[in-house]
Amino acid sequence: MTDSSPSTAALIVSCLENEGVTHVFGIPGEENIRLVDAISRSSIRYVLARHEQGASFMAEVYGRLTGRAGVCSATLGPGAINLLLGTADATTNSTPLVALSAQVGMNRSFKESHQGVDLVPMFAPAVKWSALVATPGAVPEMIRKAFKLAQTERPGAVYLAIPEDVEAAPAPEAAPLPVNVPRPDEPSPGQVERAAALLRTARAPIALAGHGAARAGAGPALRRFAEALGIPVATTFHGKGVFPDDHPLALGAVGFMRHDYVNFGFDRADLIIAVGYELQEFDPARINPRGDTRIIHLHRFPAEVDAHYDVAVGLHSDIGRSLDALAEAAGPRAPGNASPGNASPGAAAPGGRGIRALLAAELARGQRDDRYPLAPARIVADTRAALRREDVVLVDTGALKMWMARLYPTYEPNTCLFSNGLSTMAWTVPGAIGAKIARPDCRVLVATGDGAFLMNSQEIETALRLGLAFVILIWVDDAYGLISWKMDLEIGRNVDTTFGNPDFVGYAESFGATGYRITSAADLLPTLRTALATETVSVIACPVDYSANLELIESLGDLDDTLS
Ligand SMILES: Cc1ncc(C[n+]2csc(CCOP(=O)(O)OP(=O)(O)O)c2C)c(N)n1
Ligand SMILES: [Mg+2]
Repeated sequence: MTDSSPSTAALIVSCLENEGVTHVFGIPGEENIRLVDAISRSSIRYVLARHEQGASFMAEVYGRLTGRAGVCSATLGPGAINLLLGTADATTNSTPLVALSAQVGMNRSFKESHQGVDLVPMFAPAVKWSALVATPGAVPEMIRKAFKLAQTERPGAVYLAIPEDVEAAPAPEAAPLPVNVPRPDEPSPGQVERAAALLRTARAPIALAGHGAARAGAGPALRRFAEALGIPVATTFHGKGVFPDDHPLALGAVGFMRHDYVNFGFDRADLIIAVGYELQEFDPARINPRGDTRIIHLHRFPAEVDAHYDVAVGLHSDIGRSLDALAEAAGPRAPGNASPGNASPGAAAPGGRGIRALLAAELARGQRDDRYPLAPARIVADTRAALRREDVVLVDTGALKMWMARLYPTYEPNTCLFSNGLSTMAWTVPGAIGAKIARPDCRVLVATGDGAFLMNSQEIETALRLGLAFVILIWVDDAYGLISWKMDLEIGRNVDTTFGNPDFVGYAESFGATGYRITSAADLLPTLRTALATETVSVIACPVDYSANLELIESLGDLDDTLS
């Protein structure tokens, strides 16, 4: 084939452009050089990563923040295997992502051959669709299907393997297919009436908002619904911010400690209005321990089956429209008669006011705590103080996640991000690159443990090469702290969880980034402000005193399994 005749790789890239793809995150290999070359000749920017895992997390966060599938790309075999973690993370976090990798050519796929691993079945359990592009003519349909599946509720990842001889083959006479988007529908009036009847008779209803509500842009409708009916609203980790934490009906994010569910009032609720909640985030036994609380399930798709999630009425349509229709059908309410069958909003969930006061007091105490190494609540308070309402913080998996998820007040959807589907470590440093590309006007801060940081810190080079600015705040305890905590609690001692660390300031500087070391509690907030105002990657090493973890256990009960 000569350079002038277009290859199937060029057709693949036209199809990606047709889907509105702006960036492809990846590392090339010998078997996909034509795809990378074709991207360089297109409107799409190829973001060269330093690890395919990093590329997959960049694509995932880009997908989470834009609602359009992030695209990552790798070569066959080892490259594809490295893409798997972020791909699985995207599916379990309901995030649209398209993962593309090379595969051995069809001319050797049937026999033992160099770097040949059967990738389609390897990806299958981690994605919505895993397939081999076995012939050039299939490209337009397969790419369209990949994006349609990835971006349609419930969103997730899709994987396509492209054999090297298919990629290199002359492009067939084919063009990208038109993009059609399935539109969410109005709720069924009959179902709305059945749900409204439940609401009218409920003594203590409580709403639980998940990330589905954020994806649907249902925040304003949720607010109208809660205010009209006086119903308090808790969120999942992923739902954080879809209902602003400074709203009088906000309960905060649920899902960390055994007693939290009691504090939130779920043990006394007789009706849960689940708004865009997915069961993968945490076990519904937590919010419905006896399995007898009635549930109204508002989502775009029917709920997963679970003994503790027995749906009384399901509304499977546009979430915002369902909420508005339900509020109208259940109301109107007299002012002061905040909740059906109750006299005041506080009574709707008896723990509502309590949990708000508890969290606010804990954060205020943290703000005044001058101990060094720093108290976790102090780090959370200073992080909040340094960021604006719309800025984005990515919180890695570890003990710090529990502190940030419980205490970090969040006001806008998708401004405090967790991986709570797969709860993987090490997604935040690469994720910040995806976040900065998706939201260039926001300040972006990574909150990470020292363990997770060193798993993917190589992407600092990628960020600097791209001229992206964000701050990495490392909670330094020289350990896999969450695991020490769990071992201390359940075995009475911890083993094999501590490690040494590099000099983080020197490490940051070796990349050309800026490094800071926190040497007193008073240092943190001014350092965060300086770093956030600087147009580079900043790494702040902040020693943390996790002894507060055990104090928390005494007041709030055991850790929830969803943490790690
Ligand atoms: C990829 C991956 N490996 C292991 C785990 C299990 N795990 C969860 S938290 C954690 C420790 C995190 O340590 P660090 O990043 O230092 O945060 P800390 O808990 O100390 O705040 C481990 C090993 C995981 N969730 N993901
Ligand atoms: Mg640690």
